[in-house]
Amino acid sequence: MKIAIVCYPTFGGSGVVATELGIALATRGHEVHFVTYKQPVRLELLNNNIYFHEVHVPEYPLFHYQPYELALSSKLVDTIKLYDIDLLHVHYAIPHAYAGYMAKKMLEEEGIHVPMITTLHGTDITLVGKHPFYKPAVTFSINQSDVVTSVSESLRQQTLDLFDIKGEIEVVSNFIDKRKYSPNYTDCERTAMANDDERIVTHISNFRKVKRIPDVLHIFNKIQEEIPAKLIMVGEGPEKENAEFICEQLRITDKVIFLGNSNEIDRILCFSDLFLLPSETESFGLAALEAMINKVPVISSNSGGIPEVNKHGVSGYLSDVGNVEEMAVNALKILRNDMDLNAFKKNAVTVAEQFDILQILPKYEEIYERAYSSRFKNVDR
Ligand code: GMT
Repeated sequence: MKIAIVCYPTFGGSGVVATELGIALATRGHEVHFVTYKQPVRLELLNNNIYFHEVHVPEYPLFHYQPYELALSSKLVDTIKLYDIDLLHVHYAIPHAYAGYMAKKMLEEEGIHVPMITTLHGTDITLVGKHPFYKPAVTFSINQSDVVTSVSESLRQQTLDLFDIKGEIEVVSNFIDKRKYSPNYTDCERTAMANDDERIVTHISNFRKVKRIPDVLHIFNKIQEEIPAKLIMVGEGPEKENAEFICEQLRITDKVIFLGNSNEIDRILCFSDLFLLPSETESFGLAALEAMINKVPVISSNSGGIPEVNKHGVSGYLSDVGNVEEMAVNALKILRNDMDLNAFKKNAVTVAEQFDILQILPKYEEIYERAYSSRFKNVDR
């Protein structure tokens, strides 16, 4: 099939999922067209089946806000016509489902019928989408999608609770590709980060409030009071400055390494012993899953879809949001001795393998087939 994918190209779960899905679809012989404002960060290899179409938004001084949705829907119309695209898959409802719907309607005027699949990722529903300023438009564009998917059961339920949704929401989990992670890869260069006797604790995020960065630091502080340890903080975002300030207050600056955004997530996870994800809410927690497939157990909150990914007492531990005391105690249970740590590492991989892309890809392909074959369903005759 010829598939247009719309996503955010930046560091962030939804963009990563969309990009990895597109790459996997291309290797299965589909022709995949990414339509977004920048080449997605994980889209390094442009191959025969992968295309990238950049959306330009010309600056015009009259506009206080430049109209990205307008530029995106126009680009979609042009791309779909030029490449004879079969269907449109938009990731993150805002504003992609809205722009996709407009493109669909413009194309219908010309007798072209392209089904739209909308994948809900989390904050498009739980934080931004439910805001009264956006809610009517988000509800409308979800209801106008031919198929709606969510990345966890928890997000499906939250969407149904928060919005007046008319149709089905199908759960298609996020995924990893286990073939990328060789069990024989042992050269993790951990000496570059820590001494031999130190455990390495890692957090990766976009440093937004929802990630509860102060909790990450307080948990680590309690860990390092008990055992030698380093904390690696990967990512950029509004909470970073405060994080550096908290490190100074806790006098742990020499034990915390801020790496900024990175394209070497797997390399960092390779030398990590524990991953911290104490988020306020998390529809899925792709970062936790990526840690687990890299043999890193997870200490997380139990909010949103995280319990669908991190299994309590198996791949790590879960606690109520904000219970840093318990999170630190559980972290130490994992880290104190090599035998326990190795058992958790092994379990983390086993749980993560259940989310292998080979289980997930056929679900998307089935949805595409179904949406494509019913593309004339709502056409007035
Ligand atoms: O919060 C983020 O990390 C970014 C956000 C995004 O849209 O990129 O992540 C959301 O989508 C990811 C991929 O489906 C999920 O794994 C994250 O849990 C979800 N974030 C939240 O729900 C806060």
